[in-house]
Amino acid sequence: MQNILFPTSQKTSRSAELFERARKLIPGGVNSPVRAFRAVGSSPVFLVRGRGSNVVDADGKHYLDYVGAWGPLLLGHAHPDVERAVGQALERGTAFGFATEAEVRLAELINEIVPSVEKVRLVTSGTEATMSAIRLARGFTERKKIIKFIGGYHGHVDSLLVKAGSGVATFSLPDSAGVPKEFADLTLALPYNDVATAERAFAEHAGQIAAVIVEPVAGNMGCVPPSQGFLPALRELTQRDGSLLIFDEVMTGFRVSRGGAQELYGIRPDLTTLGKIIGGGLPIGAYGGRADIMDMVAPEGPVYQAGTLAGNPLAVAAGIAMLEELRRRPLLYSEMEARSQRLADGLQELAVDARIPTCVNRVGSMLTLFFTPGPVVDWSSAERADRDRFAKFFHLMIERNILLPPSQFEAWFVSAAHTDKDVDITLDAAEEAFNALAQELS
Ligand code: KE4
Repeated sequence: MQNILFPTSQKTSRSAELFERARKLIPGGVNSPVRAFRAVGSSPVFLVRGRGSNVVDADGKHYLDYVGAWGPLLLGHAHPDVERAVGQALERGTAFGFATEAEVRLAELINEIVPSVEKVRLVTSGTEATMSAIRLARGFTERKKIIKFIGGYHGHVDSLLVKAGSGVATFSLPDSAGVPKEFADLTLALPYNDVATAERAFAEHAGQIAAVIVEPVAGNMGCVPPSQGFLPALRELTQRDGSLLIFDEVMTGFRVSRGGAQELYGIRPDLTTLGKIIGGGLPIGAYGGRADIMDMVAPEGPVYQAGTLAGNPLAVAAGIAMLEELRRRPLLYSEMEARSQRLADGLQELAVDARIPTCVNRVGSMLTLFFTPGPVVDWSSAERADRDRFAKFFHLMIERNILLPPSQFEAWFVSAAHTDKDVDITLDAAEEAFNALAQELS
């Protein structure tokens, strides 16, 4: 795909004007907190269009984009196949509230590419997918307790918006206003990559854990890969205890490999949550897994879940176009792997040359540059990163037309539309940014 780098416009502050208007009517001026740029201490850019690896903001400035709408745009912005599929679906209407053939086709593609998903239910966001999977796990096991991991984010589900309690045996505490303590009382938040603590938790709460929900590659504390043995231990512990293993692959599904983290690491979870890529940028989520568990979902079984726009024809058309393109391009993942590795290695080398302490974590085409020597293996090591230094780096890069996620604790995404030239441009900008940081520190 031809990437079009547009001339950078001199006009400024259209984003600022829009932000002022937005703040009068929308909390924080945004419809999702991270978009407000609070973590990098500036007002946000408003985007108006994208194509391939490039986006344009309201001031006409163009960027090389490593946010990719937070993961859905594996093929880049405005991929022609996705645009065509959505356009054709649009001619037939926007929603029916009735079953459609396209939903069957998407379910077949998901089942074909993610074999552990024997049956799947489409919803309209990742949050809905994880909320439903938790309810289903509790309904299937007739147990109440849930284990999640500190630094893991699974959408704004009340019982998962929790922070760690004082110890393994103690339950977590609400991590948001409006979440009653009682909701947090049934959730244990454990350190990611810590097998010993997980083992102790299962010993403490034997026979009481409905499910473990885990990001098999963490993306919401920045990118943190599973340590050797972590995922197999969770599989073994849940199997032995009769609880369910839920892989939250909303971000990693179809990202870290075609079959997601479960294919990459060879672990078969009981349930999987999906989102982002399977909607090609339109609102979607999904949960699926073992047929005997999924058959507990209404109307087949007693676990209720529903949604007006679930399986929406436009989102499903985009998802089918995405997944069929992944099938048509078997070399796509190896190409993205090579570019992502060159980017990650280049960033690490440039930081070392500039004597800026950093570490880079990467799995496939998701990566994070942490401003800490590392290693970053969990939230307690991730939170040691120097947020101010990240914010300075973010601004040095955005001034050079490189748009990074506006938070140290997010993943960068390389798409199939990013080219070798894009990586060169990014590394050139990073070299200048690291050197500017080094000058400031000297
Ligand atoms: P949504 O409800 O935002 O579609 O999905 C929630 C979710 C669930 N599970 C994982 C592993 C996720 O990464 C997410 C959402 N990811 C964030 C990015 N850190 C979305 C960006 C945002 O909140 O604006």
